[in-house]
Amino acid sequence: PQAIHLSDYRPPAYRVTRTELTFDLDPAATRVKARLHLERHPERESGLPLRLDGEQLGLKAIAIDGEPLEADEYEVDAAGLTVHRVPERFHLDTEVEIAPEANTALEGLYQSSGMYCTQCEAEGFRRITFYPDRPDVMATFSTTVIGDAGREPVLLSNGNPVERGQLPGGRHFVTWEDPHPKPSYLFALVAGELKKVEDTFTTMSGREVTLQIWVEEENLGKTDHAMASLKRAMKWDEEAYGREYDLDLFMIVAVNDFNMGAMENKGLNIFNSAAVLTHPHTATDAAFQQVESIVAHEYFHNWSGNRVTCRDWFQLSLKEGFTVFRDQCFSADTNSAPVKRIEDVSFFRTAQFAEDAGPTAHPVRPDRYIEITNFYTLTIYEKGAEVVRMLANLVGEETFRRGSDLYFERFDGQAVTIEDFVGCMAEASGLDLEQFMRWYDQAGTPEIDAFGEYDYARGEYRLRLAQRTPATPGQSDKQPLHIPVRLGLVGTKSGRDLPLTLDGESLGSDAVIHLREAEQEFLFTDVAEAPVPSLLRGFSAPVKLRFPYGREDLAFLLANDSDGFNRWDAGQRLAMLALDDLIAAHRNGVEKVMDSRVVEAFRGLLAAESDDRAVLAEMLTLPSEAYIAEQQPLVDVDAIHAARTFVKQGLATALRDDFLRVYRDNQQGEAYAPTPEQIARRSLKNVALSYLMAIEDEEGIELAREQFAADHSMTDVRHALTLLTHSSRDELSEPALKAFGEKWAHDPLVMDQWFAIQVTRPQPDALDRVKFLMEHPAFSLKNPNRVRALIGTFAGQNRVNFHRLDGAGYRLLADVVIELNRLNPEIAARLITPLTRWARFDEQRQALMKAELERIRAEKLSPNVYEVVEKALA
Ligand code: HT7
Ligand code: ZN
Repeated sequence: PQAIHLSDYRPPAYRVTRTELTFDLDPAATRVKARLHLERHPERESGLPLRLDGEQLGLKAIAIDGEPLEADEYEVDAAGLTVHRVPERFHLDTEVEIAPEANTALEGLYQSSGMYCTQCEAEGFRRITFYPDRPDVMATFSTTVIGDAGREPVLLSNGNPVERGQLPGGRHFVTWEDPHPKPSYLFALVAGELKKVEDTFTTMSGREVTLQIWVEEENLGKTDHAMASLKRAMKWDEEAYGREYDLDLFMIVAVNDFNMGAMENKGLNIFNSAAVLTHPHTATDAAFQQVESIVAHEYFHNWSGNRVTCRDWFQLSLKEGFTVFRDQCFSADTNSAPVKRIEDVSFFRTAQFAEDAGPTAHPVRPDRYIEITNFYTLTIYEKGAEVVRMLANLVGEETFRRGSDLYFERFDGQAVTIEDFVGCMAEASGLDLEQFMRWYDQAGTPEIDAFGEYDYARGEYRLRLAQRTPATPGQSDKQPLHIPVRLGLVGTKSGRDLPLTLDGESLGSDAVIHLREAEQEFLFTDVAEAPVPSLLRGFSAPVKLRFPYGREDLAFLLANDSDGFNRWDAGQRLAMLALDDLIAAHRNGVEKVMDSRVVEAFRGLLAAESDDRAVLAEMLTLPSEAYIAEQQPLVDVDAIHAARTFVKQGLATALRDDFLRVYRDNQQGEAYAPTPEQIARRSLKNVALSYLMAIEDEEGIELAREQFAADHSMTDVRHALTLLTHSSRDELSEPALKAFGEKWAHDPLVMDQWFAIQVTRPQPDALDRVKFLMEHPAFSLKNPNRVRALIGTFAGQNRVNFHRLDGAGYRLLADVVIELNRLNPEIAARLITPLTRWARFDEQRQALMKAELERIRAEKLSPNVYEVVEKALA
């Protein structure tokens, strides 16, 4: 497969102004008629052939301006259709045949649980009809869908329904008109036996919009939260960004087989059912929050992505990074802002840092790709969002709003670039953002080494910062970045933020300094007492920061920092120092000793329970094994597991009564609601329970059993079931798993949880269990949610068992990837990720992982898997 390069971008030779489609649905032979109104692009020369993308299409008819083409006037190959000579302005008619029932890749038109649905981003539309399938071709669409009136009573597409009627042979049709020009990736069609829940929203200009959520009948009771979230998101986007919805109808459809979370098709969002359906008895608090944020994310795309879209797929982060930033701010406003930030950053520092340090590292704006679906990554989404967040912080809230207004107004209806977005921010603020643009083009996580010195006699604090970005594949030389570092100096006597004076300017007690050079010094004057610096507050830039904090400093910040995020971070750093010692002890066969400072810090946290419960729950949570691994030069999975278990058990033993008290104090009697207050109590109570279960405390075991049996909410049931399943005693795990599995056998989303819980067991039988569960009648490689629940969870979260020294974990993953490569290349390529990280492990594991990658490479590979494996082995 050939790479596509950003530097080769050219506008299309012909643009489409209007697209008229007719679908005659049939599982094995759907007919798609397309009439495209085309004209030469004004920036391209006359006389160019017409090239349309098209894959796996059976061409049945082709005509230009009503005249059928002769065989020598056009050519069809595996990637598309070429018409050698065309007029400057014309219409093209084609008719093709496709087989949705045979489409296991879930790109283009496919069937899920008997219903028809589409996924066109990024390049799925070319599996529906011949088309210039690129985001800079924007047309208005009219779509007629014809289906069987009995099997497909509901026929949906983008825009508004304008006509419907009966046809001979028990068929019927609906015609949809979408007045907003859009690229083909935003096209959608859904047909099947669906039921709807309806509501309305009145926009800020007083228009009433009909809101519909379409689901299978048995899921009608699981849409309330998504609907409420949608209405909150619509209101928030009006208030925070001045963006109003622009059609009379907004639809969401839930489908069971979906490669990602959801898709923002114009007026017809299609959702993975896991990203939209909730009920207190089937979904956890985390799932409720996830649904809220995904519903909001897709809705926000209506402006950041649909009205203003990307010129080409290299600009993907223009819509994804910005929209993730928007959904993060929405969730922060709706829930606990500090907890949202802690959760996002803790995920980011674990998963995106690992991506940025691995063989598939790429800039937020990549400059080449083989398969674009491989680039829907944490770097494009999450790092892209961090870059937008830095911009927002640099220019300030009001100016950011002026910049975004300018962007939406100036580029409405256009397909644009990241320069266009940043240009609006520069224009609104008057700031020079040229150096800042490097964030988009340079891959890798910048590292800052910080060093501070207090001069008691002069009352000065000298802070030295040095930045460096490590080499990444294809990018060895990195330039210094413009890094905003938010900081405070916390006085060791007063425990308060000291006033900051820099270069004679008074900056208040919490300020942003701008690191632009490779090395830079900042001299703070009038510093009345010796401070401990609180650096990178709120994670003000996506970097790794090193500062030689002592344990006392960290305990001090944990107790005194005015920045909630940095208090949490100080606790994580303190735990990391203890964990580092224990990892070394384990490796050297030395007896492990619990660090009393960690115990005392936790005791302090537990005693000051009046604090924000949600933040407290985060502070009491130890860094995950994956995060600890990220901090190690060479990952020793067994030592990490042993060290973390030792700390957890040590804390549980020392603070058992405190955990028991916290558990009891936070038990709730009231009916479930996904409110921040209730969620905070449940998190705190469940963190306490996990400590008690770490030492298999008899009272803790009883509480876990009671919590499981009480069946108050899926949050509590799942947590209790996980703790029982992860215990060393089969008499605790087996009856609970059996009862849960039988009770929920009918509900795929709950069964996904049942699969995932079992394969994260630390016990050595976990891999056998994965194999056993792969034979379960409810397991299918064709359902991405199930594959993620069983295989993805095992490989990504059960570190000790996936990295078994006999290589059986790696072998199992490679076997699945090889099979999925044929069925669903996109999911196959994503699943390989843990194997691509081989360089981080010891020689023995490296050899085993590489051998499995080689075994995959020897297969006939899809471009998706090929690209990832080649990079991993390069
Ligand atoms: N914009 C959507 C991306 C997406 C996607 C991409 C590739 C293959 C399948 C896909 N499904 C959805 C989702 C989003 O970011 O909002
Ligand atoms: Zn998105």
